[in-house]
Amino acid sequence: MKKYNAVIFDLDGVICHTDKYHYQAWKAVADELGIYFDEEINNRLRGVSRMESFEIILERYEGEMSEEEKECWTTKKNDIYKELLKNMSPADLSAEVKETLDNLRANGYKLAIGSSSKNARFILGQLGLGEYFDAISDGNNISKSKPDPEVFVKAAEFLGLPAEKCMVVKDAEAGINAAIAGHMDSGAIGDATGCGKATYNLTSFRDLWKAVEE
Ligand code: B16
Repeated sequence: MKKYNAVIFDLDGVICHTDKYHYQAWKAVADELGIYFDEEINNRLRGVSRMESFEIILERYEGEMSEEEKECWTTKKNDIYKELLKNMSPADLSAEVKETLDNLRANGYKLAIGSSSKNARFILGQLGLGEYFDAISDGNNISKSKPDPEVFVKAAEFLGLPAEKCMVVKDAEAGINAAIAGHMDSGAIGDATGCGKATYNLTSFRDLWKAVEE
């Protein structure tokens, strides 16, 4: 019997990389507000919800801002971000990621997305993966951000599988903590390998195959 029946993937930083577009969109908003913003601050926004990201940016804001104004600025950021996302295409999906996903699917694994982004379906469409995944849990169906496990718990629910039959793949420590809180095994990729808390440290996306078949 297989150890796992499904793999739940974070989107940004695992399946694709939208950091540069988030950066450009937040930078435009920060510049208009006269707030200092750089790539190091942008790195703190990975996996963090839109409003929480804005609160981090506002740490350097001198004035007061109402909730209504915050809504306006985050909507503006999202409009700019969505325009930039139109630059994405299936060419942004690496051969290694596509091959590994196809291989997992061909061997009977269910595949799901667990992302904080409300734009997850749009991004998947741009990558040519609009109809690819068996379930998508994203920023539209959660009320709590990682490290809360909600996004992954919902993904398992949508798949109709118990947590212990799902493995989560994530690039940030908050996501690994979310997987642990949701009683799921995890594979860390990129920066997340440094935290030492994941069930598997993946040096490349292809290593995922070895991990699930172990
Ligand atoms: P949106 P993930 C996250 O995606 C991004 O890493 C993070 O930078 C972003 O703020 C968040 O989604 C919300 O995105 O503004 O599109 O709803 O890593 O959870 O796939």
